[in-house]
Amino acid sequence: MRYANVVAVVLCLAMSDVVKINVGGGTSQIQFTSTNYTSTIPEHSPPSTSVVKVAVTSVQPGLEFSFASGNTNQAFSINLQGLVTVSNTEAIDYEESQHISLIVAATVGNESAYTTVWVSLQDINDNPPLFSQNKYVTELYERVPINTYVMQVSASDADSIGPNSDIVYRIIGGNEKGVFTIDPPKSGMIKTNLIVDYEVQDSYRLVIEARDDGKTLSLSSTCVVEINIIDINDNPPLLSQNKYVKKLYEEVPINTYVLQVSASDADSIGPNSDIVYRIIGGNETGVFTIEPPKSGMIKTIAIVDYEVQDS
Ligand SMILES: *[C@@H]1O[C@H](CO)[C@@H](O)[C@H](O)[C@H]1NC(C)=O
Ligand SMILES: *[C@@H]1O[C@H](CO)[C@@H](O)[C@H](O)[C@H]1NC(C)=O
Ligand SMILES: *[C@@H]1O[C@H](CO)[C@@H](O)[C@H](O)[C@H]1NC(C)=O
Ligand SMILES: [Ca+2]
Ligand SMILES: [Ca+2]
Ligand SMILES: [Ca+2]
Ligand SMILES: [Ca+2]
Repeated sequence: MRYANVVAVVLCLAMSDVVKINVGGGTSQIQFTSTNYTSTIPEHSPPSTSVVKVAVTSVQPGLEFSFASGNTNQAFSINLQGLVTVSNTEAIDYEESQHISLIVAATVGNESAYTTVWVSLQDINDNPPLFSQNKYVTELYERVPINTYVMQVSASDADSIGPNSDIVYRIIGGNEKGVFTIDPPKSGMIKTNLIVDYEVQDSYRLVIEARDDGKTLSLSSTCVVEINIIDINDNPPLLSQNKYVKKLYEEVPINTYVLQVSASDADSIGPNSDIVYRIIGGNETGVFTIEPPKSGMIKTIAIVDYEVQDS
């Protein structure tokens, strides 16, 4: 019964600002002092915070106030004096709704009148920026120029446009040598700040912070960016000695082991450091070979003749 009346009343309010309704028929003596009370409070205001006080033009014995609609999740309560206060702090959320429209009833016996209470909510900074991913992974060639774009991280903040959702990104971990930078700081764009060298460090694990500009309280969150450096072939093989000396008796048999040369290459395992040895000079008499070519082992393939060549 009561619920059916309320639905009808809400429709009337919307259509013609009717504030004086006699449920039982006849003329109601109850009337609010305004058709629309307004108030502005910060979202998540604590319980008992005063919102607005409604009033009727003439107070009669037995007068009661109640919410006819709009009081979702018991966000507010109203007392016998018509004072609306916060009841459920959680339910008053700017990110959910920027204003709350309540319909308040004043009832005496079988008569009621209705008015609107319009509560505007002010945003507070209650949401940290959140990254679109907890972890980003990317690759970067070594030796790219300074200021090369690496990747972009991005966070979003549910608070209202302005300082509460203005985000600045910072590298707060894994960048002790200053190899990377975020430029400009609001873009989330990671760029190189030094020349990266695979042979010095082959991967980086950066911790990036996104922080809003909330004035009384600033909120932040972090993500991890893993940057794997791709090797390029920037190191030549280096022989362990500039000069090897070995004495060989003349007329040793063919296939005699002479000595082994050995070089190392700082690049990554694979083609960039796979070494093949060749004799590029001094083998005019065709006496020596390196077999197998990757071993560096020098052997004779002809008889060494002292009379032909003595060193
Ligand atoms: C409403 O209350 C008045 C006064 O008590 C009474 O005269 C009237 O009959 C009631 N109306 C209905 C519909 O109950
Ligand atoms: C009440 O006032 C607010 C703020 O001025 C307005 O946005 C809203 O439409 C009004 N409501 C009614 C029912 O007049
Ligand atoms: C040295 O010369 C001989 C004869 O020309 C040739 O067979 C051999 O492959 C050469 N060794 C190397 C390592 O080039
Ligand atoms: Ca925020
Ligand atoms: Ca907020
Ligand atoms: Ca190399
Ligand atoms: Ca390299």
